[in-house]
Amino acid sequence: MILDDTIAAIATPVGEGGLGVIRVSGFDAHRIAAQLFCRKGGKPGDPLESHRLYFGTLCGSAGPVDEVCVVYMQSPRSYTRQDMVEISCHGSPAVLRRAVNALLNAGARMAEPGEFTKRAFLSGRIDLSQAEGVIDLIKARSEGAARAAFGLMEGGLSRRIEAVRQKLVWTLSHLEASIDFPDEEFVTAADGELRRTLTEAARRLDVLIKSYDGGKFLKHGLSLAIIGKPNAGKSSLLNALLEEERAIVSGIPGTTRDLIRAEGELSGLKVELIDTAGLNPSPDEVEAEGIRRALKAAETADAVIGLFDGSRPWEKSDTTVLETLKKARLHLAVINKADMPQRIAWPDAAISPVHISVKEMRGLDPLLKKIAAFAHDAENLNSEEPVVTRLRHREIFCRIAEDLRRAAAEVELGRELAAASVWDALEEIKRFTGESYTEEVLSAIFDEFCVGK
Ligand SMILES: Nc1nc2c(ncn2[C@@H]2O[C@H](COP(=O)(O)OP(=O)(O)OP(=O)(O)O)[C@@H](O)[C@H]2O)c(=O)[nH]1
Ligand SMILES: [Mg+2]
Repeated sequence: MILDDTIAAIATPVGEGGLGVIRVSGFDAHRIAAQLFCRKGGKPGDPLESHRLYFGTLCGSAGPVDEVCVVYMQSPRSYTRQDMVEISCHGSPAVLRRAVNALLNAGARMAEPGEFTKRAFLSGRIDLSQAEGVIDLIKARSEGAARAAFGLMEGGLSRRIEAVRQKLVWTLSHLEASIDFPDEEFVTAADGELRRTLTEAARRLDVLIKSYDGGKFLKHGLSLAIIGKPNAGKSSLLNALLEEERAIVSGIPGTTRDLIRAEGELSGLKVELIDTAGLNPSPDEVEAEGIRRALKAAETADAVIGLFDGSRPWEKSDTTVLETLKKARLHLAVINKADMPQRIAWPDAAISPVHISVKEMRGLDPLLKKIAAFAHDAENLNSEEPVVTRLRHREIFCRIAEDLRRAAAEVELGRELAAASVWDALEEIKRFTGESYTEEVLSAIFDEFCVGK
């Protein structure tokens, strides 16, 4: 892998924009950029001072391309740790293409997707998980996703794992000292202390592993089906949550007949809401198919809201809704029409429903909070605790936790055995940080990137 040839790419999206940015990185970045750039009152080829913004004209072989701002970032104080130049042009695809062509003609090569970040990783400026944070941040489609990705990028998860690694290195030094010098009077930590340290480290990993249950929704979004009997206000709730008249609402029971899917951002979480046909106990043929689809949606969605009409007594169809609801791992019972006299008798003490009135827009904030809690541990909702959003990380953490539990059990059986298990865990940590990687893992990660990042 050649690492310091000079690459160039447009870093901003294709299309019209106020500005478009081109990045150049590599051994020749400064020479190439300086040769094409002429600052006000200067001449082409004048050296650029590092970390200083210049205004001037970028010229190709066929004449001036654009008025630009240029900044040179001398190695190692740059994103890739190589010499880098960033050129801000006007954001026209044609201007940007001409500018990149000028750079390519002067000796740069077109960058591959993610190549800048790959260089940042290979130069050791960021670890592999931070590179994954960069791609997640670029692709974040909701505030929650952006927050989690930022945490990953700035090293929140790496620091947690580094703390675990240090504990393991300490444990290993004691385990190995007693193996290497069995007859000497080295005072190594007692079995109990080693076991406790290993178990405690495994517990820290458990917390991270568990955060993936909700964390995956931050990255990928959450699907949420609303079920209930006809006229409960399901379509009204969908519209209220989306703040848009998406589904038809009417006082006629059986208004919604097919699934209605709509995407929105609720409390910083990307959510696909699914409105369904009311569970009518004596449906006609079309309604029956609608109900079949509603039940299927409740089965396959990540989470389910069961909506009940508080102004009506409990009915058999409500029992069906409640039963279906309880089968979903993530569920919420919601009683609507709190603005009317309440005639519902809630039958299940184990589930406490949220009361709302869509008509008067009451109770929606607590409902939104409960939806947000599907993606975060309730107590972590606003904390800075790292959240695991990537399956790769979860899988590695599971293997480490397993290695550590095994090691803890082996301390008394034989310190050689325990040491081998701790070594296994340290190998897994290297996979997380990318200290050891395969080309396969690397390309799976960097292929997700766009050109220019
Ligand atoms: N008083 C009151 N009426 C409501 C409330 N929410 C919805 N409604 C009314 O209830 C009726 C049914 O609302 P929809 O949203 O169409 O109910 P749905 O559950 O989608 O009904 P189907 O599609 O037939 O299954 C409409 O007349 C709404 O205006 C509420 O909070 N209070
Ligand atoms: Mg409806």
